[in-house]
Amino acid sequence: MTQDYDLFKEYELEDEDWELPESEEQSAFIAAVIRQKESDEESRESLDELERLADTAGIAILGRYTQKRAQPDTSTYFGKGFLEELAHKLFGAKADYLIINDELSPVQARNIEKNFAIQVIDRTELILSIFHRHAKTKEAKLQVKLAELEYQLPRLKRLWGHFDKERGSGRASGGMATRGMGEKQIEIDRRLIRTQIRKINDAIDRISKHKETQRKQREQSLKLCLVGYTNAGKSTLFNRLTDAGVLVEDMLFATLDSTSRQLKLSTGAPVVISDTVGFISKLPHHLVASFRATLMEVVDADLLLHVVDISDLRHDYYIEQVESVLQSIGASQIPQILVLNKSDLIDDNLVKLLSLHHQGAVAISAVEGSNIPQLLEAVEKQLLDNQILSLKLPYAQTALVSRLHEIGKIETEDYREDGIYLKVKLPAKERHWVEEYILESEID
Ligand SMILES: Nc1nc2c(ncn2[C@@H]2O[C@H](COP(=O)(O)OP(=O)(O)OP(=O)(O)O)[C@@H](O)[C@H]2O)c(=O)[nH]1
Ligand SMILES: [Mg+2]
Repeated sequence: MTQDYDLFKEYELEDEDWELPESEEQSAFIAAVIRQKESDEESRESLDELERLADTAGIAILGRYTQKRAQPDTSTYFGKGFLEELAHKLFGAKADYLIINDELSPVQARNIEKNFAIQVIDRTELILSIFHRHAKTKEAKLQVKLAELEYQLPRLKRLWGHFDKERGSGRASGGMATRGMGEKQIEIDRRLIRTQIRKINDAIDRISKHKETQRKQREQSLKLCLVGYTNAGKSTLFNRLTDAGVLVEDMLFATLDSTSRQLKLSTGAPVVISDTVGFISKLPHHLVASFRATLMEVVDADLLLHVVDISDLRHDYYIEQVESVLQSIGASQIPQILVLNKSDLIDDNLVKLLSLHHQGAVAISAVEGSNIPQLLEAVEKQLLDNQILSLKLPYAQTALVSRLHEIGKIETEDYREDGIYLKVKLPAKERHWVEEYILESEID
């Protein structure tokens, strides 16, 4: 991007704010509180995922421990006896860290480190560290940095991996960066973090505005966006549809940016398709908020292709988790096609069964390219068939109302004090006439 220079000149991340020290492979135990409503299988799968996250972050897992509780303890997360035992086992196994499958409150983390001499990493910190390693563009780096600072502010704790030498040197010795720090120093640090947060927020706002302008120029095109759980195969499908050559890897959060390309549909209607960052359960809310520039691609789409890995037994759970993130970013109303991916890995009969179960879904294999024409057909149908739009037009646009009578079918028309409210059935290709007046849209 040639405009990068202008966008970032007021806030440049210095290398020392970003580069991490080289570190040897470290080791840890993973642990979680199992709530009463959780089944053994669910908790095992959730810990499998945590282990996969740890592996992606370069930490070897030496053991896993769980405690059944109605809910986590507010001051120490686990019970005290359980933590004493864990501290003992960590020491015996020479493990560096305890990784916990939830976001800890600042108080919980501090108490565990101080009272039990355990160095603890929570799920949020682990995900942040993977995002940190995988962020390549300036936009992604700024967004990750913002989420890190927001996480750090109430904790004033150095993030795992960022100050390895200090924090990792004394095994299980409790490496709080703030230990011994005076109140005054803590206040200065907080102020510095707040200033940095403000500057990065401003920079991200500028990026968002810039993208908004770019998008306005593409307004004529219909927008399609791939969404889904991390590792579902979004980038593989994106490459299959566009020859874009986006990075595909069997790892969590390979993609952190959005990439957009033109897609040719058989009707020749201009469509732009975007690949973007994947979701995961318990996605840290700071990350969702700080990735607002990247996630605009999702919020702004006319149609979402929700890609799910059906070879994974937890696919229904993944679908729910993705829905919940979509809800939190205000994208749950956007029409979707569910894409059942990796069908090459499971039995044909099971594929048929799952397709029946998920009405309107299309089963494909992005790797083998099977059923891609069917997917494109479903996309065309959704995008180019009629859409039902709720509009609010200013009175200055009465000419547009007449035009809408010609090109669409007006279902309701209400002349109110503050404008003309219409519900109109319109072929999707005519949508650009009224884009800026849309209150709500659904596909017929
Ligand atoms: N067998 C099989 N593997 C697939 C298929 N689609 C993707 N994969 C594999 O799944 C892994 C993840 O693929 P990506 O396309 O990087 O997944 P993604 O959803 O973009 O993942 P993130 O960007 O990390 O969120 C890679 O190893 C792909 O080769 C498929 O249809 N069949
Ligand atoms: Mg990807």
